[in-house]
Amino acid sequence: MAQFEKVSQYSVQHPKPTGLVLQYGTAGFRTHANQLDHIMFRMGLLAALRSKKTKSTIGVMVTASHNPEEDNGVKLIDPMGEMVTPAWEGHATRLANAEQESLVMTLKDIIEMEAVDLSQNASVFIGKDTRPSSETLSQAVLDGVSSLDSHAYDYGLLTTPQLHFMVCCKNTQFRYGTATVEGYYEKLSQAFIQLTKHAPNRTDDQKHLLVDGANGIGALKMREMEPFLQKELKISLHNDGSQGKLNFLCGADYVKVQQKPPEGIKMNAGERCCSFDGDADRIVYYFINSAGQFHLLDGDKIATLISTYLKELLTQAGLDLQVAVVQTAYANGSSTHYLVETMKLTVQCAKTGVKHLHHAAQEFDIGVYFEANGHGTILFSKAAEGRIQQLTVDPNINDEKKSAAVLLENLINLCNQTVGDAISDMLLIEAVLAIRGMTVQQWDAIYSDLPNRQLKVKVADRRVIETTDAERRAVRPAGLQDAIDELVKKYQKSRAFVRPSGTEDVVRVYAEADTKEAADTLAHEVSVAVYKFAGGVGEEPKPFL
Ligand code: G16
Repeated sequence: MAQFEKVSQYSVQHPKPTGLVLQYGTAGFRTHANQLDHIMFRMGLLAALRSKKTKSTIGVMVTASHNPEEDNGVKLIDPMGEMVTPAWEGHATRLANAEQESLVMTLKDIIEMEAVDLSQNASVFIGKDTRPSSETLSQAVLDGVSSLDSHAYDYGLLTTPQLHFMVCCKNTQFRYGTATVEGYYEKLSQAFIQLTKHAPNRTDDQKHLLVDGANGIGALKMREMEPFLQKELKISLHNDGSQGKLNFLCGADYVKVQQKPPEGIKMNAGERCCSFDGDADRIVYYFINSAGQFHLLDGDKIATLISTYLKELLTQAGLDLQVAVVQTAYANGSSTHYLVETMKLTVQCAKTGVKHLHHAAQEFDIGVYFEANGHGTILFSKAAEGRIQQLTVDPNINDEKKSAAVLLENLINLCNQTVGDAISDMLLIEAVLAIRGMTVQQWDAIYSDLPNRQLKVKVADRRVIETTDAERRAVRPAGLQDAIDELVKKYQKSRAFVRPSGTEDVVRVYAEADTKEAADTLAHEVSVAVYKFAGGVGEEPKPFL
């Protein structure tokens, strides 16, 4: 059957609702699962084209990550395991929104524009999270891939970062690792076990960690991985999906935004806890102190812990490699201040979305990137990796330098350098805390967060808000930024910004100030300004209680 006839025939089984328009957002398409069947089919098509174009394996992950269980979504993964390149995000949006009768024409347009050789073989890796809708939606992706006579390998249930890892392994001819879940567990756990050898005599209490699996895929995969860790980490897994609903009153996003512990986990004072999100690409840590107060250690604190340790190891190893930290506008002012003023590290601000942070981090020898919401990883340039490895085999260096180089080498192996990964980050944090003999309280005390608040505002069309300066200022609608500036002036150490979410149909509001009351009031006042200037719908935002 002629190539495009097959596409036409298959596409009839995955019809697009007329008039429905969706955008490839911060991390792919995301909306209610019942609007996504045609999107999945078409992303299968696009992944096959991208694979033919790059002559590499491409990944398609079916997940809506931190969104509620009723939603779903899809992310495309490029050859080195990174998010798909922006030009192809544009193709994705065009293909997704082509009405049924113009689908083949749009496909042909993309083929021509990108000079895709259709005779080239294509290979697509597919993964999915535990949402009930993921089963049929990933089948739609498979249909898309096979309607272009391309090869698909369906991994079934995976965390998002595991799929990124598989794609990278495959396209590096397995130099990055073995493209199987066992390969992933083995690579990470071996590095972790090597690192913990530098922290002997840890007690069972020190090895103990409470994990909130957000009732999602991360819980399932953590259970599979546990035997590989050879009791060097003792995990109590909660919200493992056996009872609760995905991301409901639990998970990293809930804990970060609500600034409170998840349901379904009983914490004793001082115990170290962490939460994954729905597809295990984010992590936040927390504990309650003896007075019952909740302490959150978010992406900013994770970046601080890791970058500080890396800097220390580089000094010990005598390596003059530059460590930089990439954050977003959501980074707490105290973290940026500490990293710049005390640690004397280079800090950059990127737009929200790991794809932006990832690219910024690639510019440095060692780029530590973390969003405050707990999404991040460390990137080592090839040159940096080379110099570290060289040092581990250099016969002319002293023991202190050698030991630092070996630690750095193991840290490289423990990081998932393709994307933020809750499991890899958790092991990294546990290793650093163990080696430094640091408690979670000591880690928390490195600096104190400025009180902050995040809110969401519903508006008729969130695209009316346009931002600049890494999303720290709104250039549209007229008058909104002036209103925010006036409100911010009323408080001490204050800052606020607004931006349209790329994963939910809301405008996000962030505010920080010197006191909790001031941060909460400022966030509420800015929400009201958004409601007024940007076409708020429903009731006007109420003061935060
Ligand atoms: C995704 C992105 C993150 C981003 C988050 C929120 O996370 O990967 O980089 O911070 O969405 O984005 P927004 O504020 O635009 O809604 P996840 O974990 O949901 O995939």
